[in-house]
Amino acid sequence: MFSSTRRRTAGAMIASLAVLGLAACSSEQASTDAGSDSGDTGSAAEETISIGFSQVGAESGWRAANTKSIQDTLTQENGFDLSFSDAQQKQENQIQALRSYIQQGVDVLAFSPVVETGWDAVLEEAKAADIPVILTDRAVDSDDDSLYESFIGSDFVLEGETAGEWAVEQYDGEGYQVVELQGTTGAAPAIDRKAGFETAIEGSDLEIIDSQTGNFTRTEGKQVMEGFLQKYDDIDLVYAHNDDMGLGAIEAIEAAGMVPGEDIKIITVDAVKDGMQALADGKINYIVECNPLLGPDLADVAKKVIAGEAVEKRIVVKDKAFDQEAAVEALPSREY
Ligand code: GZL
Repeated sequence: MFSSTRRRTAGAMIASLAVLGLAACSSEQASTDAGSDSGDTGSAAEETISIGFSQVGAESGWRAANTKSIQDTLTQENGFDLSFSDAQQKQENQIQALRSYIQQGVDVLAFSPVVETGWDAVLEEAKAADIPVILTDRAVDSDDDSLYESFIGSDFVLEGETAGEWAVEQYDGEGYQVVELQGTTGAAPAIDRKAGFETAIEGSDLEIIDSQTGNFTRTEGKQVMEGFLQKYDDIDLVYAHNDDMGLGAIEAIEAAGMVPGEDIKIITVDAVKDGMQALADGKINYIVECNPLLGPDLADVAKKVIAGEAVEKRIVVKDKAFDQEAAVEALPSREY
């Protein structure tokens, strides 16, 4: 286990070498000094980093791609000993997993918080155990940002704004009635994608007539859309917070004898393969990407934290957006 003294010594050593202009010293010299400080022989760079990762669940195509990226990157060959757990979208399972990793004395904790609130206690326990925490994908809503080293993820507000701006460009002036399939209640992407979309359509004549959570799953997205179709006979546009709920909405729209992408337009977020295929087939009209390939950034930040190097508190993952034409182009080379 890497103590915080070790991490801080390594960081101070690197900083002092840089300040004194002793750049000529090899990195071995810096890490050996750090090693000699604690009496170990191995350098920080050589020892395996044990990392405990609590994943939200397996609710969507995005989550499957995100899990693959993490498991494919945090391997023994890359210097990691990964313990990975799936919380089935339950916060209590994530807290339990984080506590067990703290008990095990891992070097680093990482997780994608299923919802924004309720994490301070377990994060305080990690801090007391001197185990650094890295957030991936989703944020926590905490007043104390010393409880984690870095948050690596997309800008969900921007994703919602990008979706809303396209909708306004395409459909403003036609009195569009919009229904919204929200992600998991309390989750950062659900809160922020809703806020971004609402901001973007302000001043247009697009109106959100109903909004309900489909919990980021295809099944629940279909069920909620079936309810909307029974309740309203004049829906023009579905805004779904992820592809999977959008794909569920397609099933419900087709079952009701209507043509998705034509009778009822659909805008989603993620740009996973199934969503991009539906976009290319004309059943979805626009998708804002949310890049799930966070494994490399997580590995990089974890190694820097253990080496005592400074890391950015917020690492924003860049996203693209696709219309139907762009989807046909992009599909053959999509990684996920
Ligand atoms: C976004 C991620 C969301 C995806 C959904 O970063 O948290 O969770 O948009 C997934 O597909 O379920």
